[in-house]
Amino acid sequence: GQVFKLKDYKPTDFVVERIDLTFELDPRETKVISRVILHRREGVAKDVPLVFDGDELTLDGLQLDGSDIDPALYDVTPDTLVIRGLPESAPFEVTVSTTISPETNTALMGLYRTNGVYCTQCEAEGFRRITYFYDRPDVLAVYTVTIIASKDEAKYLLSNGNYLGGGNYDEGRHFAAWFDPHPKPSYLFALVAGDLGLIEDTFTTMSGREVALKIYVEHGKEPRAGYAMDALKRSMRWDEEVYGREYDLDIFQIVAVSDFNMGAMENKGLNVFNDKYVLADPATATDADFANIEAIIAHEYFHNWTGNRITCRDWFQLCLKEGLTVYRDHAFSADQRSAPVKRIAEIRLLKAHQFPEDAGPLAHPVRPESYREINNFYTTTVYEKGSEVVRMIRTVVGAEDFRKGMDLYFERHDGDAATIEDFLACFAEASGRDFKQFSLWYSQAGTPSVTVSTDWNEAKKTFKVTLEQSLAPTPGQSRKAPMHIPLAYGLILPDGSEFAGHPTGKEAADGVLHLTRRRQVFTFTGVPGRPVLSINRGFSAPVNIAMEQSTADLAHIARHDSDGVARWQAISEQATRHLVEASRLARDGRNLPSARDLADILVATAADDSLEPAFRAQALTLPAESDIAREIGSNIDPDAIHAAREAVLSEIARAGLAVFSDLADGAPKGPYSPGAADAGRRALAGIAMNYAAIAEGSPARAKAAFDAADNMTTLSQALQVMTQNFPAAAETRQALDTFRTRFADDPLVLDKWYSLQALAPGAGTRARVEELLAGKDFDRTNPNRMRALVGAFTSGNPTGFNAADGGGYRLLAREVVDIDKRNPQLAARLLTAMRSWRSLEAERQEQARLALVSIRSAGNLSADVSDIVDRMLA
Ligand code: HT7
Ligand code: ZN
Repeated sequence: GQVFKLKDYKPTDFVVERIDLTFELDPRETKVISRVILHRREGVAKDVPLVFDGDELTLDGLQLDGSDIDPALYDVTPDTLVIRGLPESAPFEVTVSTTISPETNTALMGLYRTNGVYCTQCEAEGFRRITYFYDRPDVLAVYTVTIIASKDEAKYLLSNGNYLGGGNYDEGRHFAAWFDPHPKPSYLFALVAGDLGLIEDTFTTMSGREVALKIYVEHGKEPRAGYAMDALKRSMRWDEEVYGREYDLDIFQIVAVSDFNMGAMENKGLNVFNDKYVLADPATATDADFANIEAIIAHEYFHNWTGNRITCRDWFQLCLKEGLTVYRDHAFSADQRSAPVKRIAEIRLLKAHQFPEDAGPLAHPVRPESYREINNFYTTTVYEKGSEVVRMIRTVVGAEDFRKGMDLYFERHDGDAATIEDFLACFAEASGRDFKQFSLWYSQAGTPSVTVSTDWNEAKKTFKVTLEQSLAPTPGQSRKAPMHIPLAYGLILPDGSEFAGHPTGKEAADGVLHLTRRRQVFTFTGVPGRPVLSINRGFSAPVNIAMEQSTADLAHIARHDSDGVARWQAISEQATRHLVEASRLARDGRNLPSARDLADILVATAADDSLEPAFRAQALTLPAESDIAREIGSNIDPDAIHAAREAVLSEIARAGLAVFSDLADGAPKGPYSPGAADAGRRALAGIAMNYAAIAEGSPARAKAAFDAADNMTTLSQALQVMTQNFPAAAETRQALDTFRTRFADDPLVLDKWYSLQALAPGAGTRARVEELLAGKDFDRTNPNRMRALVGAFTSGNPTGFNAADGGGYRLLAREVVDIDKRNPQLAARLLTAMRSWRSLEAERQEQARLALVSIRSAGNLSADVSDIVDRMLA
C-alpha cells in the first residue's frame, strides 16, 4: 500500500469556496448531488487538473457550471475523479452525482444504517465514500445540506449547523435544509435521519444567546439521556469559565447510535455518539459508565474549539486536536470530581495502554511522520500521550502563561487548519521560552527512562540528585536525542514535613527538576536531615523512573507526601515490586515471599477514614496482571504472574478480613447518585467485597450482594467477584443466568454479561468464549458486542488469551480475518491486542507468530489489517 509522509505536505491546487449537498435517502440507492464552487489557487498552472478523492464510488453524472462535462475531459475510478480543462482564474461550479448504498455499508464509514437510522462517520476519510471531493482536513468550506426522505422512515432529518427550513415533498416524503456558516473540513460533515426519541433543553451562553440542546436516542430510551444532557450543560459552562470559549451556533445536537466504531464523533453542531456513551440510569449503568459519559460528552463538546474552529492541516497533526482535547476533558473531569483520584486513573490507563504501545512494534511518535492507514493512528499514543505532552507544556510554562498561550492559539488560528509548530509557537511567545528541545516529545517515539540516584551528606547537609535519561530505539528511530523532561518533586524530611529550598541552578524552580541533558546533577544545600525524594510527582512526565528506593522510604512517602497522587504512586510502587518479585519466583517454581509488609500498608490505608474512599479504593486495587507483565518486560509467563498475584491478593485479604468485611457494607444507602462522592464509597465497598470474598473462600457474600443490589454498579461488582474468583460455582452460574434473563432486551447491559465471562481467568475461558460467539443471537456486526466479548477476552484476560496451546491467538486470528471482510477498522483494532507478543516466553511467542502469519497469508486483507500485521511481524 501507499505510504503517506508528513514531509510531502502540499496544499490543494484548487480552493473550495462552498459546497451544497443534496441527499435523497434510500436504504440501497441514496442519490447524492454535490455542487462545489472552487477556483484555481494562485500560481497553479492552467493545465493542472482537479483531483478529487473517492472510495468505492460510482459516478452518475458530472457537470461544469450546469453543463455535462465531455468524457474526454475527465477520468474516473472508484477512488479518484480527475477533471481537466477547468477555468484558469474565475470561480466555477462542479456538480458531482453519485449513488450509494447505506444499508450494505458494513464498514461504518461514510453513510450507513444502524437500527434503521441513517448516519454518517466521516473522520478520517469517510466523506470520500459519499461523494468525490477533496477529502482532507485543510480544505475548509461552508456547507449547505438538503435531505429528502420518506416521512415514515425518517422523522428527523439532521445535519450540521443551523436549521434553514423544511417541508413536505412528493410521495410521502419530506425534506429539511441546514446551513453551517463555519467553514469546515469534510471529516466534520454529518447527516442523521431516522425515527428517534428526543430530549430537549436550552443553554444560555456567556454573552446571553440561547442555544437549543437536543439529544436523540432510540425510542423508549429518553429517560436514560438525562445525565448526558446534564454533562453537556456543565461542559459548555466549563469551557466558558476556564477557557473563555463560547458555543457558536443556535443549536447543538447529539445522536446516540448502536453501531459505531469508536466512542463518539465531534461533527460540527451534530455529534454522533456510540449509545454506550450517552445512555445511563442507575439500574443499567455503572459509576464508571457515568464517568465515561461525562468525559466523552465533554471531549466531543470541547472539540468545537480544539478541532473544529481550529482544525488540523493534515492527519499527521491529529494530536493537535486529540491530545489537546483529551487534556481539556481530563481537566474538566478533575474539576467535576476528585482531582487526585482522576489523575491516578489517568496514570493507570496511560501505563496500561500507552506504555506497552510505546514499547512494542506499533510504537510511533505522538505526531507520526508516515502512515499507510490513518485509521490505525487513532491510538493511545496520539490521544493519551498527546494529552500528557500538553500537560507538560503547562508544567513548563506555568498556569498563567499556559492560559495566555491558549488564548493566543484561539485568537491567531481561529478558522485555520494548523500544525503542532503553530501550537508550540503560541506557548513560546506567551512564555518567552524556546520549545525546540521540548518539541522532541512530538517526534521521538518510546517512553524515556530516567535513572535516579541520590547522595546524602550528613556532615555538609547536602543532598545530591543525579538524573540520567535514555530512550530505547523504536521502529524507524534508532538514535534519540535527550528530551526536556519536567520532573515535579518534593524532599520529605524525617519528621514528614517538606524541605522548602530549591537546588542550586536555574533549571529547578517551582518544584520541578528540568532534565534537559543526558545526565544532570541537582544539589540541595542546607537540608536539615536526610530527606526522602518524591520524584515525578503526579506523573508530571510520562517516563519510567528507575530508582533504588528502600521500602522504608516508599512507606515514608506513602505516609507523608503532601501530594495525594504521589502517596498513591509510592504504594503502587511497593505493590509492583512485590508482585514482580513474586511472579519471578512463581515462574521458577520457588516459594513466594511473604506479602505481610504490603498487606499491612494496604489494610491500614483501607481503614484510614481520613482518606477519601475513592482514593482508598485505588490504593487497594493491585497492579493488574498486564501491569506486572509490563514491568517484567520479557520472557513473560502469564500463568506465573496470575498465580503470584492471586497469592498476594489472598494474603492481603486474610490480613484485613475484619476491615474489608466492614467496608464491604459501606456503600451509600438511599437513592442512587452518580456523583463522585457516592461513586467513591461504592468503589471502596466493591473492592472490599472482593477481598472479603477471597478471604472467606466463598461466593456467598457476593451472591447476597448481587441479590440485594438496587443499582448496576453494585450488581456488576458482585457478579465480577463471582466470575473472577469462583467461575465454576453454582452461585455464579445462577447469577449469570439471572442477569441474562433480566437484561435480555438491553444490548448495552448484555455487553457486560459477555465481558464478565470473557474475563474469567484460566485456559478454560476460551471454550466459553467460543460457545458465546456461536450463540444464535450473537451479533457479530455490532462493534460494541465484538469488543465486549472478543476485545475483553484478548485484551483483558492474560491467562485465558495466552493459554500455552495458542488457542487464544488462533481464535483472534480467525475472528480478525472474518471481521475484516465487513469492518476493517474494527478488525485492525482488535488485532492490536497482540502488540506485545514478542515479550512472551518462547513457546507462546511461537504460537503467536504462527497466528499472525496465518492472518497475513489470508487473502484480500484490508489496508487496516495488513498495516497492523506487517508492523507487528516486522
Ligand atoms: N475524532 C473522533 C475520532 C473518530 C473516528 C476516527 C476514525 C474512525 C471512526 C471514528 N469515530 C470517531 C473521536 C474523538 O476523538 O473525539
Ligand atoms: Zn477527540
